[in-house]
Amino acid sequence: MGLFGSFLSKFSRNKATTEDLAEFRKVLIESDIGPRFTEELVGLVEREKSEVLSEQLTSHILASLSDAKRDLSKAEGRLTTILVVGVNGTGKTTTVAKLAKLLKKEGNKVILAAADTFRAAAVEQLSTWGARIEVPVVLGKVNGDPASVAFDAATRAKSEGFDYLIIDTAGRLHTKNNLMEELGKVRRVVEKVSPIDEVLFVLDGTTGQNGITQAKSFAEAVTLTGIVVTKLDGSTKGGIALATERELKVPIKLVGTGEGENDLGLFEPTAYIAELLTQP
Ligand SMILES: Nc1nc2c(ncn2[C@@H]2O[C@H](COP(=O)(O)OP(=O)(O)OP(=O)(O)O)[C@@H](O)[C@H]2O)c(=O)[nH]1
Ligand SMILES: [Mg+2]
Repeated sequence: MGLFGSFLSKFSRNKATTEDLAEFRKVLIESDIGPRFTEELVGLVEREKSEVLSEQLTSHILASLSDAKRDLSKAEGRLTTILVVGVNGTGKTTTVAKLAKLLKKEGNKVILAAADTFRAAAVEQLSTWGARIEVPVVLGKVNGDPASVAFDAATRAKSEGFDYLIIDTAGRLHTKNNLMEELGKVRRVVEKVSPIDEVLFVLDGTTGQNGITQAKSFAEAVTLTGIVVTKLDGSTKGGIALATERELKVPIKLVGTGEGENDLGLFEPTAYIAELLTQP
């Protein structure tokens, strides 16, 4: 059952009482959808006739989402490069692997770059994934220069005619400034070889409102082209995804729903909202 499900079925039978509305507000706040969005939805429930509530909520949420296109960019006749960024532990490395699997399944030649050289385990984690999904991984030395790994990977990807290069990056360095400078450098160096077509920001769907703050600081360092929301499996939260998209005007493109290699799908707003509104 979706987040609003039990309320919707109650509200569509009777006019919402003050207590119902207070509880609805609480559930919305706890879902991390954000205070402003919460008040809009509560107001709508208060105002609208119960019979049309479901449609009204759907169209209000839809209208507040980005109308930018949600498909991943695909360059014509050259390498497509995807840079994956985000705070540590949000699911970047796992997303890189899942995305590689998805693109490979569609018949593309995919290569990965382990540009998180900050932790030994990170390089190992991506090479294990690469072996599992049978995709080559360009590795760097631990504590080596991430930009140089990315550069090597781009050079190889281009000369060997790969369709996609996906670059995994660190979520943490000594300081936040280091991290942002490093990302900027990775970007500049790769673009000497081939353009970067997508910069995906990985957002943990279970994080609170500071997910937006995180996204904003990454957006200052590199222009984000899409959001991947992870860990939506079994979460009653996930409202942060909608709040972040609304705040940053960057479209959610992919959704992670588990730790397995196939647990990644395209974000479909209508299906996502229908899920939120599912009635018991
Ligand atoms: N349930 C669930 N777990 C996920 C999902 N995506 C990633 N994880 C798990 O989250 C944990 C962190 O994932 P990583 O991919 O290592 O995250 P990261 O952003 O690369 O982390 P750092 O390299 O430390 O910055 C792992 O245990 C993953 O299996 C998801 O969609 N659902
Ligand atoms: Mg990682």
